[in-house]
Amino acid sequence: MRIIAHLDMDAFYAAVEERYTPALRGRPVVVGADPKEGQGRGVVTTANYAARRYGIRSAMPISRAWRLAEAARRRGEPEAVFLRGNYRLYREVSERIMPLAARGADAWEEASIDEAYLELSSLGDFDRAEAHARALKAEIREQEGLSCSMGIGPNKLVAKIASDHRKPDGLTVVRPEEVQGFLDPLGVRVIPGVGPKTEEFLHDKGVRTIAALRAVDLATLTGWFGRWGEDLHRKAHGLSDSPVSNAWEPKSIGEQETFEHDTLGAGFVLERAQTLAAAVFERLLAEGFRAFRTVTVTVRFADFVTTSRSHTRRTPLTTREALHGEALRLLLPFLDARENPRRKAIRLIGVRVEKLLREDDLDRSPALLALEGTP
Ligand code: TTP
Ligand code: MG
Repeated sequence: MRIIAHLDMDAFYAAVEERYTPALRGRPVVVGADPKEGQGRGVVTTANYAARRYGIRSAMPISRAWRLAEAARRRGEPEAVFLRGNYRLYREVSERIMPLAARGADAWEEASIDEAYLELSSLGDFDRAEAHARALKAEIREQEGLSCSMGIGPNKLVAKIASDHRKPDGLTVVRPEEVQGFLDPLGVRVIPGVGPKTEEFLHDKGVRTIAALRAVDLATLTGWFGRWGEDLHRKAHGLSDSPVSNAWEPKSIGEQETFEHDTLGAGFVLERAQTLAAAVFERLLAEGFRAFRTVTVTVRFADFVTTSRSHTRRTPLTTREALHGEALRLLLPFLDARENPRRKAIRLIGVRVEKLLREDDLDRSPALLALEGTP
């Protein structure tokens, strides 16, 4: 059984500002562009919870945030403070929090400046994981004077949705048998990767909650979203097997083979290419990736002249057959006059995949990007 926790600092940049400038404490704080008395361009980076009560949110035009703050001031509510932000300070605080989060976890992953995943499976049960999370929250409060929200679940997806469920200073534990009941009433927007456009698209189809999304069959979802529909289907069921890891990402995975004898036998070369493609695909999955966009083949001729050909797809490829097909298409010209006019025998071939994607990356597949627009 996996037990995963997700930690997300509350109103992080704004909370750090309050922590280091006592005069700001308890006041509405907005970090972002210069509002220039309502004429400013640019957006809100974040707002503390006092400013959120005025309706101010991340990514909102700063001019609108200014008007909301002015309206509140005219109602006699506390005046908001607008700050440009001190990113070096936020980075320093983050670099002190991450080691606290990492301590005692089987593995950890820094997901952003204010977010981390913790693998707590070795604790063995959710009660111990909950106690661990409480202790960590207390430690961060004591050492940094900051609050965070945490979620615990049987995978990263559920843990992340849970940490966002009660903010600020929340702790939400979702045991495996509770996953469906927890997710079902929530809006589709809580699913990482579902932005405003996808949400609107789903609303138009009458799909508002995760329960409703779960009821949509896989074929319909892939019809709407292509390959990403499969991930959405799994997410609606609360499924995810993405590992918790800060591991360095290999940029490519490849295999090559030197033949016993130099050859131009098409049947033999293509059969070896198929075997190499299968081996590469196995490693791709074994290293936790789900898809790739680039396939490269390398050919070394008997005279040691070595050539590569690559092709990068706009849409990620996710199957062994797709890798095999792409490799063959790239190799065939080396077997005839197109890439091998002198009909040289081949000594070695290689197959490699690049632009690798994990399941989480598929959230940003072109099908989705086309819908959401490039960020
Ligand atoms: P979030 O965790 O999304 O937001 P938050 O910590 O401010 O608030 P919450 O309590 O809801 O977690 O982002 C963390 C920090 O990243 C945030 O303080 C500012 C920064 N940030 C950006 O720079 N751009 C953005 O679009 C968002 C959303 C956040
Ligand atoms: Mg946060």
